Amino acid sequence: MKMTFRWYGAGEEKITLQEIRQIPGVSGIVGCLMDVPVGEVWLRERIAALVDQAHAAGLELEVIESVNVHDDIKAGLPTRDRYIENYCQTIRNLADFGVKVICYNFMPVFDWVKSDLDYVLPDGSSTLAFEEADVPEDPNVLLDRYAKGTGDFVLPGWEPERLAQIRHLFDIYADVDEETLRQNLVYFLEGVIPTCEECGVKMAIHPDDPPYSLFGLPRIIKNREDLDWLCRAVDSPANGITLCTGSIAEDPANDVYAILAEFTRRGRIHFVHARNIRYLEPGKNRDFYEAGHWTGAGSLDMFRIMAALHDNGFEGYIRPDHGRMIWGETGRAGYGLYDRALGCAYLNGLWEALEKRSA
Ligand code: CS2
Ligand code: MN
Repeated sequence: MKMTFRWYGAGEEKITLQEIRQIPGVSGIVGCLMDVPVGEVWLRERIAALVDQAHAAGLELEVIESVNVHDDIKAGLPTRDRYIENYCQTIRNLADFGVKVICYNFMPVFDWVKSDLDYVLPDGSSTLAFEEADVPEDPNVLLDRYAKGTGDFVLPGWEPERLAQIRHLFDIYADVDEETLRQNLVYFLEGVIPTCEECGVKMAIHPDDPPYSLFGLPRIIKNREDLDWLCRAVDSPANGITLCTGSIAEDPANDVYAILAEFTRRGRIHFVHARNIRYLEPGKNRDFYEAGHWTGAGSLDMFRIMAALHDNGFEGYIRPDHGRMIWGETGRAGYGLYDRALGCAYLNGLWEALEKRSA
């Protein structure tokens, strides 16, 4: 297991590499090039500069989150072949500089959706929350809400340039149902997995967040059956998963522990996002907020989560997923330093206990 920490890049956030380096037990960052438009090739000199920065700070850069997939690929437009070629070139370029895992998602139009980016908890900390009744019918209303709640930082997956074309984006998915979206994902994977195999890179799909349909858009990575389908559809270890515990558990019908155990055993979990969530009205609806990592703070048993990985031979990368804003910190919602650093320390503690118990 390698503990990592997501970093958006100098100029994209105020957390420094040195601060990350000072979190005990963090071996590397999960990096990205936020300013490369989706679909374009990531250039070697840009990747080299990023990797050099990480190494100069004593950190590895072996995981990228995300190389986003162009909507023309997801919608299956004729232009997709050009974007798939670009994606393959990006894979080759990243591999040349030591990248081993690429996280991506296959959600139409939007990346994750939350109804509230500043949900205040009784202890005064604030977090992201999802209350279904509070999701507006018109996604533009949500965009305005997000624009206010980002602390001046662009939220990943919600880049304003892309979302300015929201009408066009909805139009291209007009005839895309789940089955078509599945075919389009297979087409994409058949295009990129051979390149991954050649250069030793693993693709790791992030589950849909939340794992059910919103705004009438299809969703296909929602549960165990979907993950099983994905693994069989293109049967290569390079076709793997970013298991985001929070996203999967956002549907209470999903057994996150069993899913972790099964797909770790099958060698398909290359990257884990460890997140705890608290259901607001268990048994009544699927509403939740994103809790601190500690088991007692939420509805998930983080010890069982780490044990499912540990006991099934997990050797991939892990990072704390979102954190709350605590101790007066401000910044990109979900991506403050302090609570995520606490997450690293706690998860490392659980792992150490598991290791020593089984030794
Ligand atoms: C995110 C996503 O919850 C999360 O992990 O913040 O933006 C995630 O990075 C993407 O869906 C991965 O492609
Ligand atoms: Mn996640």
